[in-house]
Amino acid sequence: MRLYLLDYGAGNVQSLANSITKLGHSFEWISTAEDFDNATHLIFPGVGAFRSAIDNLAAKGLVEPLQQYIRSGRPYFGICIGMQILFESSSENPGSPGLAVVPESIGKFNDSDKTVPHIGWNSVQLLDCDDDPAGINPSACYYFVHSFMARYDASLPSAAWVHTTCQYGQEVFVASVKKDNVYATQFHPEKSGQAGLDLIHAWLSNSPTSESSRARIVRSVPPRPKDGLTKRIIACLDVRANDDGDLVVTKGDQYDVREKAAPPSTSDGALKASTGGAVRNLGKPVDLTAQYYAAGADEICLLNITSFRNSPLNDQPMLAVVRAAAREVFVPLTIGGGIKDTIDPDGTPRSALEVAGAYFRAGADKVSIGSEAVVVVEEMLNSTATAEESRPQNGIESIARAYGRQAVVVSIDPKRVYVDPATYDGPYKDELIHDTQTGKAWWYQCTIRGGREARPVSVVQLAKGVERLGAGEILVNSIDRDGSGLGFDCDLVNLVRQAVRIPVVASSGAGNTQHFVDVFNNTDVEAALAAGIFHRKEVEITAVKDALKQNGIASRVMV
Ligand code: 1PR
Repeated sequence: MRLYLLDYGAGNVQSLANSITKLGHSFEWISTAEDFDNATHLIFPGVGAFRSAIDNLAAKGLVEPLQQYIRSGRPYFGICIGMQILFESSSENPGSPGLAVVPESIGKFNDSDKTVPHIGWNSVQLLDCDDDPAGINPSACYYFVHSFMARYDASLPSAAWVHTTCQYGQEVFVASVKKDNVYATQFHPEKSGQAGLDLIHAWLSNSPTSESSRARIVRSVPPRPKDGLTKRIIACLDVRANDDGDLVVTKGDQYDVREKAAPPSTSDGALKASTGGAVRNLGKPVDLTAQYYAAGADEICLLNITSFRNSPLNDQPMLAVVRAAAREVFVPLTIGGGIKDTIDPDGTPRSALEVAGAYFRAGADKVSIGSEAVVVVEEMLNSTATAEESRPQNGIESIARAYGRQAVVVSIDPKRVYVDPATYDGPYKDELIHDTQTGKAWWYQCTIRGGREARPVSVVQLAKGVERLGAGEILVNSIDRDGSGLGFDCDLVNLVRQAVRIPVVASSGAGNTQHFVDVFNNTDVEAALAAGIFHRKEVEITAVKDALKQNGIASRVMV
């Protein structure tokens, strides 16, 4: 076997490369048209936008050789955009023709009844149940991340291609196609844990060719009352150098990560300011990442929490951590910290896109932007420019354009600002939360630099601003709840959830399994993230999922 991977240069293909290596196979990259002649097997792991894929392939002279390869009958495996590109066109970029192998076009999800992108673990339905050499496990969930899809309709000619379907909201769409030598999935097997690795392994061991093809059963798939999308449980690792210069996983209380030299609370129970002890060390980043993957985390988030002090591009130890973690973990990996336009200590300017690119090449699937998002939205709020084009492009826009909006998470670090509800007449009065029991009222202010500096931007302004700029997901931390174990701040999470149509992740304050049940029952968030209780081994991820199951909340079960 000579396996080639096709990288058109826009996305993170490292995850797939890591999966293939994990499965014990070697591969080469397609770099010239001639490489197609040498390939016996080809995988195209496309991410990003439809047009970038087509334009980049065209610019490299690879469209015709790819078409010839597919026509030759040798096995082709497309992933995400690598599946969509097989279709005739996409409403994402109407002027860009696809390869027209499958006679249908790609459309956009309807976002009137659900958040878009469709991000997360969803179940798939095999249309043809007799035998499945492609290795789909009907009881597994697979990881999807996309805004566009091929609608499934049994009456269309393209139905003969459809291998599995998936349902999001009330829309049933094509989860995979399989015909002759062509196999392609909308979901990411390389990010779908063991079920995904099994599927890649099955394709590599038993890739279908035209000889093995047979007639497909075409049947209609009416939408079920509820889709199969599960709530995600995310483990978060705050990473920084300790006083010896080693990268460690740390964890703060209200973002203070240093050990307290004195007892942690004052006589009135309030948290004390840091007394400047050592940086808390809860373990090694790569070891913990691997443990959380094995324990069933649906996603893992690594935050370089002091990256604002240096250029992350010069932070080779952190990039090495990302690289090593990505080799061990086959669920989505989000990396944050220092993603902004910056100037290196030697005076070299670096764009946010370059910084993100370094993280993606190291193995990140998404990047998380914190401080820079606040700065950009603040500038936008203060800008008198009416036309979008009249202002320079910022990091959120440039990364979303290059890698797709689903690759851009904005991480918000808000803090409560208490006001007197009787007299407050400030700009955030429509966003005030009132506690009827205590009579207190507050709004949520955004901060930058790990909570060190508050800015005149509310959490609602930030959420709406970054959605407009192209963020694909919002991670809502809470400085007040961080490390407290008091539960998620559902008022805060609901404010953000109701302000945007993109997925929202609740973070900060988880102290027990019931807190996860509460946040999913009391808000409409797609995911919940925790750090301290997992690091201190107070609660196992499986215990969280058991509690969700007992309360009728669907989550991914490992197969
Ligand atoms: O601003 O783009 O450089 O990104 C820096 C990133 O680092 C931001 O996402 C910011 O949230 C994070 N960060 C900065 N300083 C700290 C700190 O703790 N001193 N960590 C920090 C933020 C919050 C969560 C935490 C949850 C759950 N950590 O990551 O994991 O609060 O904790 P819990 O379950 O223990 O309550 P930029």
